[in-house]
Amino acid sequence: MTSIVQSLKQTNIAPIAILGAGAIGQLMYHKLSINTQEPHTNDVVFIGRDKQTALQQLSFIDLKQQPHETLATILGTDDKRLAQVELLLVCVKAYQVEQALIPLLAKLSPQCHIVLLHNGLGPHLPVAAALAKYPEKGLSLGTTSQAALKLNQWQVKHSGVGVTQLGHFCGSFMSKELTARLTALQSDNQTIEWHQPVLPVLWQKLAINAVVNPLTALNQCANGQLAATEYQSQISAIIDELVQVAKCDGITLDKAVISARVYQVIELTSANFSSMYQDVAHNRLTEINEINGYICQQAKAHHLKVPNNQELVDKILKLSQS
Ligand code: KPL
Repeated sequence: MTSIVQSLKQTNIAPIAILGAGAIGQLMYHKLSINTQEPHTNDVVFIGRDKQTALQQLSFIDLKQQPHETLATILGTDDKRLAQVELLLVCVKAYQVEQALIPLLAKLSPQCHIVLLHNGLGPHLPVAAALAKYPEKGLSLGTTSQAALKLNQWQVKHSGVGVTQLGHFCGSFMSKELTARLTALQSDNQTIEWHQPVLPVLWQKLAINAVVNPLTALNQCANGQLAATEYQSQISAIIDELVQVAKCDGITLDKAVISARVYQVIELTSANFSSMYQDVAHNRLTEINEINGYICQQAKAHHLKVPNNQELVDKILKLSQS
């Protein structure tokens, strides 16, 4: 125990922190820190919910089925070392972003750059508003199709390669060093793409989630089953509404391109059960408000009607409340 406490005191800097230790949060942790020889000189940490800092043994199985063990630092919300965090990857569920992140902003380094990496859209708006008080901080948004499976609370398996798409949203830009650090993940099977502007890419991902997530949850099926002809007209209507709302939001999307991408993901992830299917099956909160709910919210602001997306929101909310 003494040696753990001493090691913890020696942990010098924590320029990169991850908020949210779900499958993607842990995958990002391992990918960013795996080349570090000494666990205690590792500059990647988690930020936990407790006030006190703790150490946690983590296991990771990489794509070559190689196991890795790491002793990770989970910084407490009272730890002064939060002030050294220069990059914060936010990997919590969309509905947790505001509550988890906004109270931390004042404690992070004045130049800290925040990256939101969650399904859906919407939380970037209150976060951007809160960041207006911190002119040196900045916000980037992203999405990843990397696949990771949580085998237990602290054991994650990298289960499939994908693309991580990132781009600046507001405030100060990410430093060259941190941009290079994230881009370097590319060397390890992950594709990292930088997009400017980033919102069109996030609307494209929103289309995938707006179709696959509620339909698999409501029909209790794997993603691949949505390729059946019986879903075609509903999928087309969901995308039609989304493309119209995006247009009013200043984002031009090509319906044919979006549809092709949605069906490509349905095929590539055919054996998977979507995150919303799993949330509903385990009686957990879903991200419906940040997925189809965001389309409905923006539609309302533009006086548009989106009955197909609204019906999915209503049905999922009813299902997850019952
Ligand atoms: O992001 C996903 C999710 O399940 O949330 C997809 C792409 C639909 C894969 O299942």
